[in-house]
Amino acid sequence: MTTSEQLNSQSSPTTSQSYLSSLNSPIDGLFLIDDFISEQEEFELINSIDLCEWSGNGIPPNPEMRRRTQHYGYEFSYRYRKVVQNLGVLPNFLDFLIKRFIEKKFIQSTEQEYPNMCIINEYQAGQGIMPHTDSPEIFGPVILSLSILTSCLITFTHIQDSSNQSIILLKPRSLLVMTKSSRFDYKHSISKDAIEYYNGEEIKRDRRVSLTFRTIVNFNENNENMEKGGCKFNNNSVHYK
Ligand SMILES: O=C(O)CCC(=O)C(=O)O
Repeated sequence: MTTSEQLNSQSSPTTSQSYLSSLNSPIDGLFLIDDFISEQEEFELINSIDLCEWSGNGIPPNPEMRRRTQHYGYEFSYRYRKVVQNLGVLPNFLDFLIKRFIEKKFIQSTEQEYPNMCIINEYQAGQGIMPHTDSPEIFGPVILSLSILTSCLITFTHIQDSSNQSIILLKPRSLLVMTKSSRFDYKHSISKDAIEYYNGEEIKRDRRVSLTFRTIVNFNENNENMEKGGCKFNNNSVHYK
C-alpha cells in the first residue's frame, strides 16, 4: 500500500480527536483527508481567490518571488524571512474552512491552534517549493494545507536521516494536516517537475493552488528577534521557503 493509500484507508471522521489519532499514518502526526471540500466549494474558493490581488512576479509585497502568493492574517517576507506585518482578520471566504477544521476537531479553538494566518500559493507547471520545516519559533504545532485544482506529490524527508522519506499524493480538494513529528522532524517539499509519477501513473502538473493555515504564536511588530524566524533548510540555516 502506498503512503497516501495508507493515509486514506480509514473511514471518515466521526469524533475527530479519535479520528486523527486512529489513522494509520506512515509519519507520526501526518494526516491526509481526501475530498475535504466539494467541487462546488473548490469552484467558489478559486473564484474568490482570483478576485484578490496576487503578489510575486514583480508585484509587491514579495515581488522577487516567481511563485505567486496571497498572504492573509500576517504578511511573511520571503526576502527577510520573517513575519513583517499583522494584516488583521482572515477574509470571509476562508471562514467555512476554519469552521470545518474545528468541527472535525483537526484543530482546537485555542490560541496555539486557531489559525490566524493563511498563505495561498499558486504553482504553475515547473514551480515547486524547497524542502523546509516551518519555524517552531513562529508557527504553532498544527499546519493545515488544502490543495485545489490539480494534483502534485509532496515529499517528507526526515531532518536527521535523508533516507527516511515518504511521498504523498495531494489530490485536489484534499487536506493535509501536519502535527507532531511530521511537522517538527521532517522537511516537506514539492518538486518543479512538470511531470511526476506515482504508482506508475503519470501526473501532469498544471496550475495548483494551496491554502496553508498556520497559527502565529510569536509576533511582535517591534521585535528584532523575528529575524530568527522562518523555516529550517537542510544545512540547518534558517530560511523560509
Ligand atoms: O503547497 C503546499 O501544499 C505546501 C505549502 C507550504 O509548504 C508552505 O507554504 O510552506
